[in-house]
Amino acid sequence: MFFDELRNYDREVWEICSRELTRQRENIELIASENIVSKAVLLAASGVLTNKYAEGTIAHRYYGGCNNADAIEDLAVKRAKALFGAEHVNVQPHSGANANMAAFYALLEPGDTYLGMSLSEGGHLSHGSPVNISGKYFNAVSYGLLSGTETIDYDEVRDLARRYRPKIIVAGASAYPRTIDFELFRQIADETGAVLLVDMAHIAGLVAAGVHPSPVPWADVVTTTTHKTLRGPRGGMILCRQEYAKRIDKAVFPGTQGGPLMHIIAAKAVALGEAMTEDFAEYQRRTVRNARYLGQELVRRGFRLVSGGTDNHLMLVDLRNFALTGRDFERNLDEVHITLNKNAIPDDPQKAFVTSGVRIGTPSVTTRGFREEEMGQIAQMLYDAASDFEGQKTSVTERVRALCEKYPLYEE
Ligand code: DSN
Repeated sequence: MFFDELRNYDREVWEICSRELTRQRENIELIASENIVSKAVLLAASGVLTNKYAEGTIAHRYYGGCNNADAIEDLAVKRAKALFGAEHVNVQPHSGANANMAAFYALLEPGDTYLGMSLSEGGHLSHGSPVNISGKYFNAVSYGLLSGTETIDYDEVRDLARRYRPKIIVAGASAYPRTIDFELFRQIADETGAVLLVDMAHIAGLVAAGVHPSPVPWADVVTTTTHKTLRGPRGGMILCRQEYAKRIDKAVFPGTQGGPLMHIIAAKAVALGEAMTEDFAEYQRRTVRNARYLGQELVRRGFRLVSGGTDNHLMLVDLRNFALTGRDFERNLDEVHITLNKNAIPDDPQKAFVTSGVRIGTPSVTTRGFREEEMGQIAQMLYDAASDFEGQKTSVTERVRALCEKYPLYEE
């Protein structure tokens, strides 16, 4: 691996990085928010732009020597605008949570009311959780799922919007397996005079490839991460209509951040370039096909999926048919080199750190080359681990090893 040279300079750090590479190579990665970036993204992220301070915006910097920083940020912005059809893009947010915080800072005053999806029903920490700044500094009202279908309760969104008159309605989730109706959110926002903010972090790659409807034509502001289905470096981004451009830029810097991470912006530019290719679109279609197939194979083996299935890259699995908690299943699977995360299911009787479910995503395994056949094998491994862990763990470990060897990671 190219970073092996690090061994010559800092052996301790190199050893940890090497162990992580081995872990990634030897594990089946099912965390829905993770992915495996290209070597080009890795190289850009480790480049000399890390040395540069470039507070400000393109051609309006607070430091000298920013001509290359300007060029790389301009390239990333142009690519993002073209890819998503956005009027304005800010590529500086360090993360998705930072992007959301900047968007709130641009659009709200402390104490203002906004509407977001409840964390326990699939939303995100930064959409109004009481332990996050988004729930502490603003009056966050939450909507959730319709019991029965376990899909977004759009009537509840409308009722709450009429009752509370929120300044913003936030659409977007981190554990929601179904297509989100952004047009309907737009209608509700228009009816109630709210700004529509969409956090498309999980589905950004699907949106780029046209596999999920785009929020860009409907939303005033769209936030995202760049490292999930979009398969770029760890970071964030904000897309918005021109009328919000100045407010958003100011809210990112100087509002909530200092110097942008220019090396990461370079890697974002690389990832956005990759996302414009037909290979990337095919990858996204395969990610969704793999998720659908894996879901069907799990259901066939007795697992219940929240909402009955998936339209996107992830699914939520209710483990109660197997008398298992999410925490125990996650821990057992770690032992056999399958990585996923425990996740609350709607009306979960267990605490948030225990849960009755797990979230499973196909972005990483699809990048690795897995297709339907491997999805069937994974479903069987999950079934074997859920129904007879002690009896099956050696066999599952062996099957994981064989699959990982068949689809090597960062071979070069
Ligand atoms: N932690 C991310 C996820 O797993 O969905 C969201 O920020």
